[in-house]
Amino acid sequence: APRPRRCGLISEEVARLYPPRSRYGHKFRTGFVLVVGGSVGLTGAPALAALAAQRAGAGYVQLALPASVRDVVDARLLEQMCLAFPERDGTHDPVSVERLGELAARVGCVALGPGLGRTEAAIAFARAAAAALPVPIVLDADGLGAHAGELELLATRRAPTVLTPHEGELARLLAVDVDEVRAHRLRSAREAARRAQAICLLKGDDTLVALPDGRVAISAGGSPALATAGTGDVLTGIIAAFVARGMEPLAATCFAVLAHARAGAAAARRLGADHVIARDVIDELPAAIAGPG
Ligand code: B4P
Ligand code: MG
Repeated sequence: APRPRRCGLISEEVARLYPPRSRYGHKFRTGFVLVVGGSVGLTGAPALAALAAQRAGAGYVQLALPASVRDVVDARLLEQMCLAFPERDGTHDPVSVERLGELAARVGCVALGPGLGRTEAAIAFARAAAAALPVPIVLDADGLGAHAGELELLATRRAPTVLTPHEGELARLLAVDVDEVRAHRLRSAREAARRAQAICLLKGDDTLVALPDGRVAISAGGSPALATAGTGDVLTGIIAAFVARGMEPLAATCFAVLAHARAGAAAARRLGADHVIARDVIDELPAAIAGPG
C-alpha cells in the first residue's frame, strides 16, 4: 500500500463531513458547547467564542464564568446561558472542577481557556479541568499557558484534545524561544501534538494542523484581515461547535480553519482588510460554512 502523505493542503472536501441538521433535531443534540474561561477584565474572549460556536451550528451554548464577571458577559449575550462559578483572585477557583465535570457530562465539546487569566488559581484550574473533563476539549489562550512546559499532562486525557496556539503560545508550551518556533513551524507543531497526544493547530498566515503520528494538514487560505484581536477566540468557538455536532476532531479542526479563513476573506471583501473586527468574521460564518463563496 502507498505510504500516506505526511503533509497536504486541507481539502475543500472536508466540508462534506459537516453533519446535516436532522429534521427531528433537538437543541442539545445539535451540538452542546460549554465555554470555560473569563476573568476580571477579560470578558470579550469567552463571549466571542460562544457567539461563534452558536453561529457555526451549535444548538446550545453555555458559559462557565467566575461569579463576578458573569453578569458582565450575560448582559452582552442573549442566546447563550451564562453560569456563575466559584471565583478566586478574579478568575476560576480550582475547587469548581468537580461541578464542571458534572455539567460537562452532557456536553459535546468544551472550549477551555478564552480570557481565563494567568493567576496561580487560573493555572491550577485549567490543569485540573483538562485532566478531569471526560469530553473533547479545545484548549486555547490561557488554557494553553497553564500547560507551559507541561504538555505531557494532556497525554493522559480520556477524550480528544485540540490545541490552538499561535507561535508565542507554542513556544511557551514547548519551553523554547519563539524564534525557534518561527524557524521550525512544522517540527514544532508535530512535537506538541506528539507530546500532548493531541491535535495541534499552529496559527499564522498559513495555519498547520498536526497529528500525533506526524501527519500535517496545511491551510492555503486565510486573510491578513484575521490579524485582529479576538479572531483566535472565534476560531476556538467554531472548532468546538463542529466537534459538538459530531464531526471527528481532525475533520472538525480542518473544516473550522477553512471556514474561518473563508469568513475572514469575505469580511475583508465587504469591509476592507483594515476594518474587519472579530465580530464581522462571526457574521460571515453562515456563508463560509455553506461554501467557498
Ligand atoms: P494576545 O494578543 O492576547 O493573543 P490572543 O488573545 O490569543 O489574540 P487572538 O485570540 O485575537 O489571536 P490569535 O493569535 O489567537 O497575546 C497573548 C500573548 O502572546 C501576548 O504576550 C502577545 O504579545 C503574544 N503573542 C500574540 N500573538 C503572537 C504571535 N503570533 N507570536 C508570538 N507571540 C504572540 O488568533 C489569530 C487568528 O488569526 C488565527 O486564526 C490566525 O491564524 C489568524 N491570522 C493571524 N494573522 C493572519 C494572517 N496574516 N493571515 C491569515 N490568518 C491570520
Ligand atoms: Mg488567541
